[in-house]
Amino acid sequence: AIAKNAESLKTDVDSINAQIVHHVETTLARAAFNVDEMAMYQAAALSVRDRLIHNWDVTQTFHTQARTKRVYYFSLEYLLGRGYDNALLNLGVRQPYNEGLKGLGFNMEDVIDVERDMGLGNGGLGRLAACYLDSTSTLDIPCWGYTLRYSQGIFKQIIDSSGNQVEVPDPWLENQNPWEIPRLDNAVEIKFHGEATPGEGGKGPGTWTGGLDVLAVPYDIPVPGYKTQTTNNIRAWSARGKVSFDLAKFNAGDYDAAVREAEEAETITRVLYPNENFDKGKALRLKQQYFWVAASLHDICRRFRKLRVPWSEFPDYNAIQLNDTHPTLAIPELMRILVDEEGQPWDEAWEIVRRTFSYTNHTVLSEALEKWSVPLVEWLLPRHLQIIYEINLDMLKDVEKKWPNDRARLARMSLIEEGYPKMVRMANLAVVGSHRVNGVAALHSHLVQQDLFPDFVEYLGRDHFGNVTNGVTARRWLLQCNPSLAKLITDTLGSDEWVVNLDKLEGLTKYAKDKAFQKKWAACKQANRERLCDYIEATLGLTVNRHALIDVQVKRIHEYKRQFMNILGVIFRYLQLKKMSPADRKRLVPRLSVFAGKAAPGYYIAKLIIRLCNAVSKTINADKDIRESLSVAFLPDYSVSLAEIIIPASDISEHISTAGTEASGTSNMKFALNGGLLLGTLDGANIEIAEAVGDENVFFFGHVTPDVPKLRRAHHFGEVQYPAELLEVVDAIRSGMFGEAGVFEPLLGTLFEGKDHYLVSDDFLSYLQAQKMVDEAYVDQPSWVEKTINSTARMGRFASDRAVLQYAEEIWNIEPIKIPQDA
Ligand code: DL6
Repeated sequence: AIAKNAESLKTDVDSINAQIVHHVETTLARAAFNVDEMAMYQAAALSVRDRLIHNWDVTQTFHTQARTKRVYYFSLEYLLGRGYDNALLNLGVRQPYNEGLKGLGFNMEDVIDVERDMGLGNGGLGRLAACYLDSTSTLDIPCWGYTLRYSQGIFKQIIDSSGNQVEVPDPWLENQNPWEIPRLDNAVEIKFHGEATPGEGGKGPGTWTGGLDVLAVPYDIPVPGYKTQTTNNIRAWSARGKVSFDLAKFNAGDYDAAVREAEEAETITRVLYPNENFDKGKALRLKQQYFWVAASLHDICRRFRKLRVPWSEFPDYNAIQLNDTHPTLAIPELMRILVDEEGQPWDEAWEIVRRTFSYTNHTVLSEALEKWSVPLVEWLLPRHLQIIYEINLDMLKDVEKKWPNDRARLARMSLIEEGYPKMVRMANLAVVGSHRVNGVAALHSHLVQQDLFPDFVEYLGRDHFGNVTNGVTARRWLLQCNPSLAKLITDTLGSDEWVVNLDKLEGLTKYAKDKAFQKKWAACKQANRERLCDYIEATLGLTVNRHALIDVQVKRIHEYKRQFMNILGVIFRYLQLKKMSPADRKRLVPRLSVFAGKAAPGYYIAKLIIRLCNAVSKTINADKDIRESLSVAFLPDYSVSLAEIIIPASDISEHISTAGTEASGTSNMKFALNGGLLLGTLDGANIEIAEAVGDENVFFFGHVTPDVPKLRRAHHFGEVQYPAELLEVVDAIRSGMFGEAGVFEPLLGTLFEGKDHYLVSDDFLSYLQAQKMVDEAYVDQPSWVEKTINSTARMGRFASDRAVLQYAEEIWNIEPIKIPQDA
């Protein structure tokens, strides 16, 4: 019967149309004359989903029967973007769907455009998780992602008439989400609060009773691999009350109370916390974290029990990657399951736990390192706090043995930070509860060892720590977002093997100087440029010079990422242009500066940066003398889909964080892959990208990481000479050239009075110098195009496939396993 069902999923145009029409008529219950683009998208997506579900079933059945090891990627964020186009490409059915839709009177691009992004993430961390899941499927590595199904994903950003960010909710589930499959029968009960007693001597089986139970309901999102049947899974948990309606309370006339418990439970997964690289320490967030890891481990253990092998073999079947510290409670939770529920001796349980988990650190910023107050943990998860104390005691005894009487060391390493209140240090717990800790770029991994965990490096050994530089999937970030360039590459290399083996792009280097090839390459860029200009015109009503060099900075707005320095540079350019004669102005390369990104709602300075970008764009874009030479666009509501339009169009992209602050960055990889050159600092993965593509193909500037403490001290002691260029720009803002000057004082204040923590004033001159080099280089178009070809050609090592294989070999100890044809 299954084979017959597969047979019905034929891929010729007529069969596809029949499948779509079937969904229009039955699932959507619509008459043919009543089908708009949204309905057509839904019907087409549902027909694609049928294919995914079939492959998912085959994959999961095969993995279960073959008793393969699985990796579980625990990430509180998955920034998946749209699913339809991606699934069509991975399934290899884009062409017949295109024709099919045409036959039904619809245009593929319009249908693609009505899909809402699945915005279950803030930025880099969540998008990385999405790229990695794509790679595991493509590489046939058995993997499940575990996350939360937030009713509200990342907020929608609106820019008001004063240029301020306004946040509105993003009800992404409003039109139903065809990519998820509810699994109501696999719901799990999760407990909070209650009373706990520790086991005998602290290490025996303890108890946890009473408390409040909440239901975790799983929704599965199939993740197709590229041209493979392997379809991995993301399981997203949604919270429900155990009883949706309390009839007794209703009958007693207390109507509010009848639904209150259910509503309180649902709050757990109502909204994604919109902070990136910042720990807000809210109780609801801790609730989210426990709810998620407890449900996920319950699932994994249920599957493991069916294998009927001893618990000591748990790590031979399960590897769990902790994506940042957010899922660290999984460590005491697995201890609780093993010791309290399964009766495993403490030491053996601890061995199982450490062999199972590994932890990826994504930031060295102190404000982003998670700590939870001890009273809060005790109130919410009393048994877990006891377990954490016991783990801590063991570790501290061991440390004391190795370094007797070193109280300072004990205080630094303790899982509990002394103070009022005491705090649980989640990163320390993640380090000791894992067998491997990695950073996400070479420099960052070095800083993780040198600055964050030097005591743990001494205690656990160097081999406990390592580096896996991030990567991105070429399926979405070249094949899908840049079809014209992808086609040119495939035609030139004579094969599309690069899609699954990105090192093959190296073959393009031999065409880098070829005039005919350069022409075709430049034509692709121009077409992408036009597409972005159309988008800018449609969204902002702004007409821009379509031959301007497009200079992009798109990412979360944060002081450390220094969008502020970028906009100050734009003002400097404007002031220079104003001083020039029209003839001189004409000689300069025209620029279009594009910004996009969201600020955390409570991050006042970041929101002021957005306001300044908009104020500057208003003044410059209205200046008729300048219009041809410079324009500025702040595109609202940055998302994966918007990135797919912006990235292929960029000539220059800015990755200009203060040295040592950006763990890796992944958009730098996407831009360089699409033939956009980097303007950057020696930070994160920028450094490795420059090594790969060649110093001559990037524009780097600014101080290096070891300079930073000294420079910060100089600010602190007021020993800094501010460059005249920066003061000129500051004066222009204060003069009211960009509207109400006083509004920006708190932002300007971050530069002065002993602050400038992110060293904008120290890097400003070399930044301007780098911008000048960009202008000069762009004039020589053949050489510029050659650079961009070489940039794309040498990006092979930044494939997420490479990164995932590295995790598989070095950390997860898991091998790809292809699904046999007859499975
Ligand atoms: O590793 C993915 C991504 C890096 O590319 C960025 O450099 C880094 O800022 C980001 N880190 C976070 C930190 N976490 N939280 N919450 O998002 O990770």
